[in-house]
Amino acid sequence: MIMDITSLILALFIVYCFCQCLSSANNTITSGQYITDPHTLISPNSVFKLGFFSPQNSSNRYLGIWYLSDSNVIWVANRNQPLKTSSSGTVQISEDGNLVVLDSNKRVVWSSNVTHNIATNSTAKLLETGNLVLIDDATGESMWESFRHPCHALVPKMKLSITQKTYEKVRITSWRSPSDPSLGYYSATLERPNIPEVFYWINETQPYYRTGPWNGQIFIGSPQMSRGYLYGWNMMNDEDDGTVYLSYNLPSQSYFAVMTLNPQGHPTIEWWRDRKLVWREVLQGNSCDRYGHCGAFGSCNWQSSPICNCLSGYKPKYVEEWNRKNWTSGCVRSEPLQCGEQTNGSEVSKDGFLRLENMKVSDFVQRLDCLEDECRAQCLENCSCVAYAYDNGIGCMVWSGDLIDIQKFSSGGIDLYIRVPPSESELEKHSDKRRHKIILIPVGITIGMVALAGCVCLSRKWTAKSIGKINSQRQGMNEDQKQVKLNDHLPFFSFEELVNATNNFHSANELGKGGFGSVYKGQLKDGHEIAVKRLSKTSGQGLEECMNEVLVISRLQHRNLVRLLGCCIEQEENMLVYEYMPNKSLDVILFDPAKKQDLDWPKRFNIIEGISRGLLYLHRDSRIKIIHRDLKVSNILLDGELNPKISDFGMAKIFGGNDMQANTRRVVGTFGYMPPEYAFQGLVSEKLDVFGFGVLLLEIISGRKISSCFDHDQSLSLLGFAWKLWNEKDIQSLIDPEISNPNNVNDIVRCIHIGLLCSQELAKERPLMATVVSMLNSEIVDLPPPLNPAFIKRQIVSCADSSQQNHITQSINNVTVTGIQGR
Ligand SMILES: *[C@@H]1O[C@H](CO)[C@@H](O)[C@H](O)[C@H]1NC(C)=O
Ligand SMILES: *[C@@H]1O[C@H](CO)[C@@H](O)[C@H](O)[C@H]1NC(C)=O
Ligand SMILES: *[C@@H]1O[C@H](CO)[C@@H](O)[C@H](O)[C@H]1NC(C)=O
Ligand SMILES: *[C@@H]1O[C@H](CO)[C@@H](O)[C@H](O)[C@H]1NC(C)=O
Ligand SMILES: *[C@@H]1O[C@H](CO)[C@@H](O)[C@H](O)[C@H]1NC(C)=O
Ligand SMILES: *[C@@H]1O[C@H](CO)[C@@H](O)[C@H](O)[C@H]1NC(C)=O
Ligand SMILES: *[C@@H]1O[C@H](CO)[C@@H](O)[C@H](O)[C@H]1NC(C)=O
Ligand SMILES: *[C@@H]1O[C@H](CO)[C@@H](O)[C@H](O)[C@H]1NC(C)=O
Ligand SMILES: *[C@@H]1O[C@H](CO)[C@@H](O)[C@H](O)[C@H]1NC(C)=O
Ligand SMILES: *[C@@H]1O[C@H](CO)[C@@H](O)[C@H](O)[C@H]1NC(C)=O
Ligand SMILES: CC(=O)N[C@H]1CO[C@H](CO)[C@@H](O)[C@@H]1O
Repeated sequence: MIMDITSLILALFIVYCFCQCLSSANNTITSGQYITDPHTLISPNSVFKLGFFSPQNSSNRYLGIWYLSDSNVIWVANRNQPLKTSSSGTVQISEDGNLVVLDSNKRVVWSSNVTHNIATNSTAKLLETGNLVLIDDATGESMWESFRHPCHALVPKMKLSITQKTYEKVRITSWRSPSDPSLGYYSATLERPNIPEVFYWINETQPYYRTGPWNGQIFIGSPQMSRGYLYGWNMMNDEDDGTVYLSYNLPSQSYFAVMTLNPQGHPTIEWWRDRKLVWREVLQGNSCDRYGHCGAFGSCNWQSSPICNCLSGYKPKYVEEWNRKNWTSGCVRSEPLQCGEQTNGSEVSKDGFLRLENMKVSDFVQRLDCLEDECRAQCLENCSCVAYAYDNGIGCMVWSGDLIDIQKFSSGGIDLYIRVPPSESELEKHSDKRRHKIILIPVGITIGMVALAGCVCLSRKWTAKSIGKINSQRQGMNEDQKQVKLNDHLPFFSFEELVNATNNFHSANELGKGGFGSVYKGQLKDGHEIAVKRLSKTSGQGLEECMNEVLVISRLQHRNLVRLLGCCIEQEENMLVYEYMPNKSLDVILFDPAKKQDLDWPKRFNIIEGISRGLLYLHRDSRIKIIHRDLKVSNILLDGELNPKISDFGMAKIFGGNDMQANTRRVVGTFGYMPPEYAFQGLVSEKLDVFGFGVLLLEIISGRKISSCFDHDQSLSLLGFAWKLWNEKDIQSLIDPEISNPNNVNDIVRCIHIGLLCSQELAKERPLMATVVSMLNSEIVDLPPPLNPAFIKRQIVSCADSSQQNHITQSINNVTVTGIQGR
């Protein structure tokens, strides 16, 4: 018996060992071994798999490597030789030591195709990076790597490269379609090895986009690819054979990122954190981004109309064609340059240069080895030099021949100096005027979709949906909607930068605390004051909130919305960086008996009006409607002039096209500011914000918190109290004594009337924000009588006049209400 147990344990132990050996060896194939569909190799960190997959809507089988699931394929072996039937493919090491894919008839459909230095025995290994390497058993050297033969995707540590002498390049090529991985029409390579930049090609021959030269930190022709996009990009130079490599690294192990070229030729970036997709971005250029859109010596400005203009000193080559907006022939010099002319002894003025700001510089740059001051002189001296520019990271750049693919940005880019004859260069002295003129060119009919389709996503499902929507919305943007243009790419701040700026999140810098973390004041190295919202690590909603906020607010620009400057996602930290508001939030002043005197009636009215305009801006756009969902006094920030700015878009919800109302299961918001249809049924519409605005308005006028107690039995809410006074024709007593005087009492009462209309119980009775703004402006004179407001009775049991915050979680009909009580 004892014997039996021992042998059983022994047997188990052996089996266990055997399994261990097997599983640890499961990322390799050695000579004589093979894997068949549907078996896979798994990388040691178990995030990458090598195996057979079928793309969406296709029954073909391909050998590929994917991250987490085969919807994230990063590499395909037999992309042009699909296996037609399922479960027939085999991967093995062939007799000549190559890694091969065989079909069911044992025919080779794909091979790693190493022909020289081939070993008889070799091993294929799937590494932690997702790289599949073929190793010579005898020498241990790698003979072939999938990272050197990319498909459509660039992943960390994979390299784009170009060799100076041979012009040998590593190319990534898009799939033909989402269901066909075969070689597509679009590709990307590293070009111009002297000052490398990335080119995107149609059919490998026709460039359609270039990033502009790399200056050691960024590609200077891609302002939208600012720090966020370039996070971790790296250019390396192998001095021996003059090969330049571009690759990127991740901030930490918990991240993964893939850049793919989609079948339409748009680069797409996906970011994962802790194996969850957190960010997806499809970069789509405007027509100015198209290589050489304005022809030779033409300059493209997306914000001017027409978008193409000849550089100063040049005129359209064919005027008629140019006027028909056919820019292909470009421009020619209109006045000859002085350069090369014989001087007749007498003094002649020399050519000069005209400075153009924020430019994407021309293609075909040459580098001169000289300092900034000499750069201009060197160019002036050589008659074939038509322009120069200087960048600290690159040095002196000069151009001869045609200037092509020049673009003017609204920000970013560098100064470009173009050579002009003496008569023109006179103008240089007045170039300030000229520059203003350039800026004042009327804004074109469409701003439309700008260079960047920044999109932040929380889950794949959500991603696909919202990207689809936002993209389709962009195509048809018109003049009215130009305010809703995207910001240039939102920058990332490094953790260290924010630590420095906030004095290591010193408590003296803390501006406030919310349910999702704390807000700190900070100062950047350049002196800019910022507010940093550091989402607490414990709050599970941190990242989601953060991404939502980035998604919503980075698209918005309005004087009554707080501006987001950037974010930081690093070292388990999620932080958002805003412009700093010197007067903090409205509640700090409004509910402080000493400070509230600063808020006289005109100031309060200005605040009310500002909030209404900010909300109207959020609601007005018929295609992307944004519902804030968490309006409250502490979310209204005040600038130095006490102008209000709506902040905290963590809970905001975006609506597309026709859905004016939606149901949400997760009801988030703040008690007292939530209308009944939302609190109880989860119904979200713009009337939700109208209700919140009504409550805010009454708080601002009464100087009392929604959570205060208003009568002796403490049963009435602020709304109930106002309603009672309204019916008793005693509404004046609601007015904060600080602002009440006989001259303005009528205006104030009118405002209260509007507040009551906004907070009516029935959503359909509440006015739209557009109407509210008209009412406040007195464009609408006669106000309808209000019906009863919601929540006449107090919802919160204790009278909270303390400045503490209470987190409230309640379940109402399966809906969880999480909120933070107003301060
Ligand atoms: C390892 O591979 C073998 C076949 O080669 C397979 O039977 C086994 O399930 C794999 N083990 C793991 C842990 O995937
Ligand atoms: C292997 O190389 C040969 C010759 O260099 C080429 O004709 C063939 O297409 C290559 N096969 C694959 C699968 O790359
Ligand atoms: C290759 O591997 C086989 C079996 O593993 C072995 O018998 C043979 O000797 C090896 N050949 C060389 C050249 O190492
Ligand atoms: C797959 O087919 C379905 C139905 O025809 C279609 O809606 C979907 O867009 C297709 N997906 C791809 C990637 O082609
Ligand atoms: C690329 O070339 C193919 C074949 O010559 C052609 O059918 C296709 O339209 C071209 N693609 C583009 C985007 O021009
Ligand atoms: C634009 O002009 C070029 C050269 O004159 C011509 O080849 C091309 O067809 C024209 N394009 C259009 C759209 O008219
Ligand atoms: C220079 O002098 C020559 C003859 O002496 C004359 O033909 C030419 O026009 C002059 N050029 C200028 C720029 O004055
Ligand atoms: C002038 O510039 C051209 C083109 O950059 C160059 O080939 C030539 O050598 C230069 N000439 C002198 C004298 O520097
Ligand atoms: C932070 O401050 C330290 C010391 O002042 C400095 O060395 C470092 O470069 C700063 N880092 C950033 C990102 O500003
Ligand atoms: C609550 O949820 C359960 C299960 O999801 C469902 O059966 C029930 O009808 C729901 N109750 C209400 C009041 O919606
Ligand atoms: C009421 C209040 O705090 N007002 C301040 C707003 O900010 C300006 C500029 O920082 C100050 O001068 C005001 O005192």
